Amino acid sequence: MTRNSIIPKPQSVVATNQTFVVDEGLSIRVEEGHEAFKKEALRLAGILKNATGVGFEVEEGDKAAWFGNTILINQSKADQNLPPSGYELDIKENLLTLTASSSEGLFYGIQTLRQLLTAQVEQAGGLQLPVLIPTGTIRDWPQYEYRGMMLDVARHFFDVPTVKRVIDYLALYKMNTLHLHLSDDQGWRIEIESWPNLTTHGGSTEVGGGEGGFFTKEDYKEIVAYAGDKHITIVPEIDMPGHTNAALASYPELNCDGKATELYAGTKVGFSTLCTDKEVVYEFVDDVIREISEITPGPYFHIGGDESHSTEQEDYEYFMNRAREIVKSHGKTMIGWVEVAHAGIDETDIVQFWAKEKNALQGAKKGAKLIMSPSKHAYLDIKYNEDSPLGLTWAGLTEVDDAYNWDPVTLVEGIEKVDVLGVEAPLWAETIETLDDIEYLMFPRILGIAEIGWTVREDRRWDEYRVRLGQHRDRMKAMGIDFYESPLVPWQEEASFFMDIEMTDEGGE
Ligand code: TNX
Repeated sequence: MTRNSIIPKPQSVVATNQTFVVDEGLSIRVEEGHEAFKKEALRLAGILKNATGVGFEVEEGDKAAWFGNTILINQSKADQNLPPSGYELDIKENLLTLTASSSEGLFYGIQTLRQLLTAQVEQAGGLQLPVLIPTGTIRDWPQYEYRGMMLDVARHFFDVPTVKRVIDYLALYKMNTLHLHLSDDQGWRIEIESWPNLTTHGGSTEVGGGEGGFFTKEDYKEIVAYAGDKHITIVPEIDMPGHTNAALASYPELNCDGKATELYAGTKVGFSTLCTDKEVVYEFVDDVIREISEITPGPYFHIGGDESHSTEQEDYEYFMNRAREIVKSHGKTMIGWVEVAHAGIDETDIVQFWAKEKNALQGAKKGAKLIMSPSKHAYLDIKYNEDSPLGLTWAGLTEVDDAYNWDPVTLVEGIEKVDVLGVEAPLWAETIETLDDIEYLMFPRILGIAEIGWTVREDRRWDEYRVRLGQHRDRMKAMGIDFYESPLVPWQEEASFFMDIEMTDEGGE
């Protein structure tokens, strides 16, 4: 465990240099009468079943089995110091105890356990028993409450199975939010019953002129439920008042001249705007926010607000203030891109920084919390290098070290850790069309962003991180991920724990 390669790096790891053996005699036990915990225990059994073909029963009880090794899952009553989403993994030779005070914490503990098993655990039928897990104690919890990724399903549409796959990936790295960019100039991607043309017409195209697509409400609910099961919150975004051509093409009354625009399949930004002084526009905004809020259990609603270059500043502020009130009236917390800092926001709002530090500072001064998505570091759609087959270059190039070497607090002068809600890595979709494309731009940068959101700043160093990252090659391959093999990372075969033992025998570590 001394040389574990867990990402994101845990708070504390104390190795004891023995091994816990997972074989067919393993018992999984969970505290009695605790349904949410039992669900997590069953999840662990499910992971092992998928990887090994062996079905381990989950029994209720709080003691180790009298023969064979035991994984014991329970609530941490004793340890009041562990934050609510934290966990402790105490691994002894015959007993592995996973404790947490919430099922979310247990879920994170299980993700760590997954990484302590060999990469083959990710492959159906890929894991041969017995498997050895190094002994020791891990105590772990996240630094930031919001750790997410954004997927733009507007520029190109991605279907439900693809979004689910992205959710699986985020879960492994303990991320807890997926922000869906559901509308833009090129497409409207979520069914709104009171304004049906939004999807029938506005959803019928995408960048490059493809056929587009959209989520029905049932699709969206399916995504929300799937994410929720993995302790991931969905944040819906309807971008306004700019980035609205798909809506403007679907309903003439949203335009100042009362004429519908043409559908748009290009990649320019900043040319569209809702007509901010028409009342019908606010009826539209209210219907859209209401219908989506009704099927969104999470606390947030993102109203965009970026790059509204065709909206007068005064109109922009008037519009955002009203949209913000509408979000509140439907019981949600507003998130807006950093430009929203100019509007009448306060400590009940959230500002998402992507460029222009001074706007982020202004937002913080008004009391809003910040989500940090610096385009120079956290934008997954920016090319890695000049030869990257996918991606954009307007924010420069973002090699794997650039995506890792930054800190949410020091990025904007004048802000403090309390101002930061967390981090998010946006993946805009002008240049991507398939799951493979998503994977290539996501991996391996998303691992670094996950670590920035989870691990204390003092424990993050590129030189050490890159070695751990190099050990994730086999795991990504086992998951079938098509990742960018950056030359900056020492990619290697996953170190086997037998090696650890040899090292210990020789007195090596
Ligand atoms: C800027 S960042 C945008 C998006 C583009 C992206 C491409 C932001 C809030 N807006 O509309 O897709 O750049 O990287």
